[in-house]
Amino acid sequence: MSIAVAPEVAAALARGGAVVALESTIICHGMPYPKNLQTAVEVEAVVRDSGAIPATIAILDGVPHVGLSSEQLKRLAISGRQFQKTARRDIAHVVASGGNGATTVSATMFFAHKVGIPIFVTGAIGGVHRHGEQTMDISSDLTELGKTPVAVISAGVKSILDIPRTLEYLETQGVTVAAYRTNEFPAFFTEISGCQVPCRVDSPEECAKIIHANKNLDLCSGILIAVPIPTQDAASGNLIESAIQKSLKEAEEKRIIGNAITPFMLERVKELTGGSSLEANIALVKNNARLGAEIAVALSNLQK
Ligand code: PSU
Ligand code: MN
Repeated sequence: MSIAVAPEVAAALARGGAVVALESTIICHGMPYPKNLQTAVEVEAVVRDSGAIPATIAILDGVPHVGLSSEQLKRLAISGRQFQKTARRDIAHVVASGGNGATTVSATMFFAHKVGIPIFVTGAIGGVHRHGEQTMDISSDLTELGKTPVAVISAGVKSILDIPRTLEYLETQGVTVAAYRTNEFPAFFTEISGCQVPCRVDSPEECAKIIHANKNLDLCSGILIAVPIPTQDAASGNLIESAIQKSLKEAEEKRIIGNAITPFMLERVKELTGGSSLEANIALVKNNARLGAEIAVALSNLQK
């Protein structure tokens, strides 16, 4: 398969430099224009400021791209939902039809691994949906983590999902789950989920050592590094929780199912919290980007 790798990304990979992959569903389906463009540009800048090369991943006119120009980023941000939400199962179809795809965590991990990028930063991964034991709605992000050796830096998962079952499923898939400077798995808008993680990490170097060991052992499975939202950016837990409850009910009443649930929930929670969830979202993605870049630099030093 031909993948268009931006020259700057290819050069960094060839010299064993620090590169951080970024997803595009968050741009096209997770935030409104122009905030999405502003965030995408700022997140790339944070990665650069911390010494790594950003590689945003998307499918443009049927061609998977790793590393986008500022014009391409703008095209994504303006097109929004016209870019198909593309998880692993959608990749072949989007490519075959010459379509445009915004890659989710699963698809972004797939392409990152294909070109040799071991670290990927996002806001939140998908998980086991509430009532997932009946609907079997389990994000392919979790199975991808089970079979693709990429370390994903995220703020945990949102409590729109069933967090305890998400962690159980990650265990089943053999995914290393670590939390950064805490023993508790974070729940995106808040650092509290009530769930403990099996592994705690306290520095970028420690994260890099785990990624290095995972690679040397050929474990072939992924790593989830969960970073709590910075305290000053945490949105009001009560406000968010009541918005989530209301949106869940609406989603049920409207019979929204499948891959439409996550974008619907994100949009409704944003509306119901008067946009405060969006600001928290942007702040934590940038925080994750800084740590992801620091880990990429530490890993590059370790492997020199
Ligand atoms: N959760 C968020 N924001 C997001 C997503 C999840 O808080 O933007 C996106 C990510 O791209 C993730 C995808 O990979 O939604 C999961 O979708 P689904 O639940 O349909 O697998
Ligand atoms: Mn799903």
